Amino acid sequence: MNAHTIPELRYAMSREAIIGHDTAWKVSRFGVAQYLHGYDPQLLAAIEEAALKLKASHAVHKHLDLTFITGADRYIPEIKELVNDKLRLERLSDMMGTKLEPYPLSIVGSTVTFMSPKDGAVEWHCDGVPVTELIPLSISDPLIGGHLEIYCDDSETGRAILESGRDLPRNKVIRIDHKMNYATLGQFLGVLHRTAPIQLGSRITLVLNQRSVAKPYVDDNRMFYLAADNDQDRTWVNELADDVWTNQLPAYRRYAEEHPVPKPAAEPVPGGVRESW
Ligand SMILES: O=C(O)CCC(=O)C(=O)O
Ligand SMILES: [Fe+2]
Repeated sequence: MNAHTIPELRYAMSREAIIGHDTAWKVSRFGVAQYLHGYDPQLLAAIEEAALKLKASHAVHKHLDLTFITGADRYIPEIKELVNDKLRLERLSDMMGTKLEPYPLSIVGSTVTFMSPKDGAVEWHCDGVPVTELIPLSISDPLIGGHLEIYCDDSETGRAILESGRDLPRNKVIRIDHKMNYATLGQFLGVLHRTAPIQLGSRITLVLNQRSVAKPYVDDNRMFYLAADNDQDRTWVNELADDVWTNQLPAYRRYAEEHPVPKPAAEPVPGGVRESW
């Protein structure tokens, strides 16, 4: 298998099909896909074992009812093998339709999430990171609940429904069940989704985040969101600021230079609009 082999798919959906219209704030037209990942099962087992050992001391139960080890590759070096796997990144870039790079902020580049009736799952949200890969480390059998649920409409419409205390209409929610050996790649920026609460059983997931090389500034991680996600006080703020000036701002300027705002085609009709008041 090389990076360009089409992986065995269980689900695939475009961003436009999920949201119902095109969007400008995106890295590509890709929405979500689940595929046979082919990652080394022994490596994944070692990551799970290490994560379980760290859970009591390092996992935090934060906002959105999510229990996770944030910046997990800081404590579990095996995760770096996957993060730096060139073939993996090439394949994800191929699927996404644009070149990807690992998400640079050490605190959110990789996480391990623990979901169960006691640990919680994750409530309705849009991701702060642009591109995420969810790799199951373990899924109990039986498992009741725990599906990935995606709201198929504009996320702002969905958020307004939730804020008014109503449930999202069931016919607008698709369910993706996780399966061992299959990873789920999503561009969940501006896409409302959650994990359905787990009534019975548990699952542990390795979450690896990426962003676009051409548009590293397409990112929804607001500072309060990063602060809420964090197990540090504010050392990450400098890391973020460095990235803005070194990568995001130059890429933004480059893109703006290469894509000047189109000038109106025709000259305005003389005398049509007053030029000054
Ligand atoms: O594990 C899942 O099904 C989704 C988790 C999720 O949305 C997240 O970690 O941001
Ligand atoms: Fe998410």
